[in-house]
Amino acid sequence: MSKINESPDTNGKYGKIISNLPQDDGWKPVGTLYKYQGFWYGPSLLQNVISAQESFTPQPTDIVLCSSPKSGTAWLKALAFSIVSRNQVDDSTNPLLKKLPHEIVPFLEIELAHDSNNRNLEIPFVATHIPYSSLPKSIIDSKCKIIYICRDPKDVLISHWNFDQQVSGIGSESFPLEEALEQYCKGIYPFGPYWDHVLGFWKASLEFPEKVLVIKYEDLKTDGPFHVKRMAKFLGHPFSMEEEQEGAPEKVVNMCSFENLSRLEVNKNGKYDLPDLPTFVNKSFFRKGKAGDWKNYLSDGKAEKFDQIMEEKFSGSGLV
Ligand code: PAP
Repeated sequence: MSKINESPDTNGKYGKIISNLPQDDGWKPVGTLYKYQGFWYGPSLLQNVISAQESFTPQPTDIVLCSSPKSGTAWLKALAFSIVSRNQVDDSTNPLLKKLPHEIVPFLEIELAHDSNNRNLEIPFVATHIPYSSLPKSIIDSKCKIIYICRDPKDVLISHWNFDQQVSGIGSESFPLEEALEQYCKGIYPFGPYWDHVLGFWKASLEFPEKVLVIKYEDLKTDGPFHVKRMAKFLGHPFSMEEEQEGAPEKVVNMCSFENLSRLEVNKNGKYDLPDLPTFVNKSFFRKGKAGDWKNYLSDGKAEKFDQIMEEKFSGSGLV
């Protein structure tokens, strides 16, 4: 999620730092973006990121759910929450039935930016779009587990472009897909560049496999139960043989599926209010939920060019 239509307010606590950073106005729905520690942010979100870096302290048992925007954050929140709380809630009492996943798991750079405890401390999850290299040191130095979700960058672009248009009211006439694509290829949009975002977590997962797990959106689509079991094991909450025989992993997958969550009243008609942000309608977080929707937007030629750029950026990393 990113802030929309921000005016460059550089008078805040970190105004001086921010006003000296490289700037770009090309991601029109947000306005001016600033490059900080290699990644791009709108100014007030950036103030929150710096504040979180300075002051955030996790609970020792926290699990940190990370992603680049529009990569499947809400889905990851729903899955991880359902895995860990499966013995406390059932199919009729799961809070996901009444709340947007974003309301259950707060964002580090939004709700928790200035107060680490501005949350229900019984829920051991924190989410963030902050890249690995800019995460608060308190998280890196902790024993907190990190799960990162990534997605085909073409689908991320399409999801991001649609979401920002809808929330900002800046339509495709003012911000055509070609412009968004160009910005994506340059890496200049909120929390971009995508490749550096993914590579940061990917490399960390290779170096610290017991701390960082990378999950792909497309893998969850093709074999949800397998990857739910992987996540459960990684988080120290493995499914028992008995649970597997009873289909508990499949139950988690079904509860968190796009089809199930998007048909719930809260996600069809609810609203999500946050300090300093426009009110979001919950359904904007559930657009299509498909792998490969980019095919409805990008010509083969454009997709190929985009793929080439991504392949170059990811080459040698082992990540396909
Ligand atoms: P955020 O960065 O604003 O938090 P995030 O949840 O990461 O957004 O991504 C939203 C995308 O995930 C949307 O993709 P789309 O635009 O291509 O449709 C949304 O539909 C999709 N999504 C949300 N929930 C699910 C789910 N349960 N299963 C699969 N995809 C989902």
